[in-house]
This record gives sequence, C-alpha cells and structure tokens, in this order.
Amino acid sequence: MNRIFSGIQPTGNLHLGNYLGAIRNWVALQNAYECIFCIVDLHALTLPQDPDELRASTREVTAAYIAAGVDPERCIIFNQSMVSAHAELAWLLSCITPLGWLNRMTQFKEKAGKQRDLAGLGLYAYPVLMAADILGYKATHVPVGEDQKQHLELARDIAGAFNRRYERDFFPLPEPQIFGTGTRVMSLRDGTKKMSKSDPSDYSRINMTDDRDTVALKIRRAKTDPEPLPGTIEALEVRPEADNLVGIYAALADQSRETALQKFAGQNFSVFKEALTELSVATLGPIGGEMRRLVADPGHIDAVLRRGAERAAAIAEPILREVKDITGLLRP
Ligand code: AQP
Repeated sequence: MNRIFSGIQPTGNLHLGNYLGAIRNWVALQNAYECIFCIVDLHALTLPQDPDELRASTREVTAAYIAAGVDPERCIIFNQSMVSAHAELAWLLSCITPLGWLNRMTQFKEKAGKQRDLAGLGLYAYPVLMAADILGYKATHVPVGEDQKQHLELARDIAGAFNRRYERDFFPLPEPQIFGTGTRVMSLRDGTKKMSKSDPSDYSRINMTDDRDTVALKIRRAKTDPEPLPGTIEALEVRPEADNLVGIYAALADQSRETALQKFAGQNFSVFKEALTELSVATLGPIGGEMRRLVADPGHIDAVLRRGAERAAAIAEPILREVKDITGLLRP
C-alpha cells in the first residue's frame, strides 16, 4: 500500500513556495494515495515561538490545506503534538542515529548560524523527529520541496539502520516526491535565497493570504535587472532573480520554464510582472479568501484536527508498539 506523509511548520505566514512546493501537489496526490498531512507544531518549537501566535498559525496552516483543496474526509489532517507517538519514536530513533549524520545537515548550519553552541538540541535533532513523523506511519512516499531532500535522505538512512540493527524489513525506505518547476521558489529580494516564512523582509515573499494590491506591490518591487527577458533558458539561468520569476510564472501556469519564457522573451519586466501578478492573484485569491473564512470559525478547524489526530493515532500507535517490542522495551 502506498502511503504519503508530509507536513508544514506553523511558523508564520504561509507563502507561494509552501503552496507550489508542497500544498498544491498534495491536492493532486490525494486521489492516488492514502494521505496524512500534518501541521508539525513540535518542529516549530525548535526556534522560539510566541504561544498565541503558534496556536493561531496552527489553525491558519490547517485552513490553508483545506482552502487549497485537501479534503479532510479523504486525508488525515492533524497537528503533530496531538499524537505522542511522534516524540516517542523520535527518541527511539535518535538512539540509533550517529552524530556524524546530523552534522552533515545543511539546514541546521543555516538556521543555527554562527552561534552554533547556543542553538537548541531540538534544532539539531529536528531531522530525527522528521524521520519519526514519516516512519511512524510506515509512509512510502514523501512529497517535499528541494530544500527538504537532505532530511528525507536521512530518514531513509535511519530506516535502514533500524532494519539492519534488528535484522528485519520493518520500515519501508520512504521515497521523496519532488515535482516540477515550483520545487524551489526563491526570495523576491534575493534570487539565491529560498522564499521563507522566517525571512524578516515581508517583500521577500508572497503570502497565501495577500490581497491583490499587496501581491501587485511585492511583484512590482521584486528585484530584477535592467535587461529585458532573454530568449533562452541558458541566458536566463545566469540571472537568478529573473530565473526565479519565470519559474514562478511557469509553476503557476503549469507550463515548462521554456514555454513561459518564450511568451515573454525580449519584453520588459514591467509587462511580465503584470502578467505574473494576474496569474498569482487568480490562483491565490480564492484560496486566501477561503482561508480567511475558515480561520474565522476556529471551532470547525479544531474539530477537523481532533478527528484527524484520532485517525493518525490509530495508525501510529500500533506501529510504535511493534517498535517497542522489537527493541526489547517491556510492555507488562
Ligand atoms: N521556497 C520554497 N520553495 C518550494 N517549496 C518550499 N517549501 C518551503 N519553502 C519552499 C516546502 O514547504 C513545505 C513545508 O516547509 P516547512 O514550513 O516545514 O519548512 P521550511 O522548508 O523550513 O519552510 P519555510 O517557509 O522556509 O519556513 P521557515 O522559515 O519556518 O523555516 C516543505 O515541503 C518545503 O519543502
């Protein structure tokens, strides 16, 4: 059986990168797989969070899933902290994960910055919790953006380490699913940095709830160069900001970058940016509106999350019990 697990951290404003790199793909996948979509609130705690904002953000991410078209009846939608198997399994897996594997993780290096000794243990151990999220459901496939590929490879290594240690084929090795042009959306202010919720500059990203005027302003202000759009992908690729905007257009229009570029080759950015604004608003406008409607009814969102947590626990708890038996933990 093919089972998908994926999630997003409730750490602030969801953006176009989260939509194109993750949520939009989930909507398409829900017809072909058993899907578990999590709001990974324990991961969010790896950096300081305001408790009220964390609660609000958890509901907002849930609203985004539903507003974008993830069906809470067909899929399991829940917040991670409601199913204790995640944290328990993370401990068991951390005991078989060599430090050397974690030392290679680039996201830790980026997020910890220069003051690595001050970074929390949770930030360092984040990939082990992510492995537990996935393996705790014996998920076979994990749709992610490019940025999460390294963590997923680690989850596969940990699954293999467990299977070898206990000499059985217990955990399937989860396959990454990385789709098309939206897998790495970059900042609107710097084409070499990914679009991120935690970027202090609001102009670096298009939020899923931005209104038309805000989207138009952010795209108008997006960094570009004075040259018109080139005619070839090779010429585009050496201009990271232009390349990023064409990539976003292509992803939104569901086209290849080549097709999108041909449409605007030789034109000025002002023309292209207007078209990009229209496309962004046409896609995100209805989703943002539905998100606002859903967030205004927290009772409904909480009911979805409660039901999702029950369904998730019904899968994860028996798997955790088996892991405990295999590892020799007594369950008297
Ligand atoms: N810029 C991006 N382009 C494509 N996909 C992206 N994703 C995130 N940013 C981009 C995908 O969204 C999913 C959820 O990511 P996350 O919130 O769990 O963590 P993240 O990757 O660290 O996302 P952010 O937005 O950068 O958040 P912060 O600032 O909190 O760290 C993943 O599938 C990810 O690939």
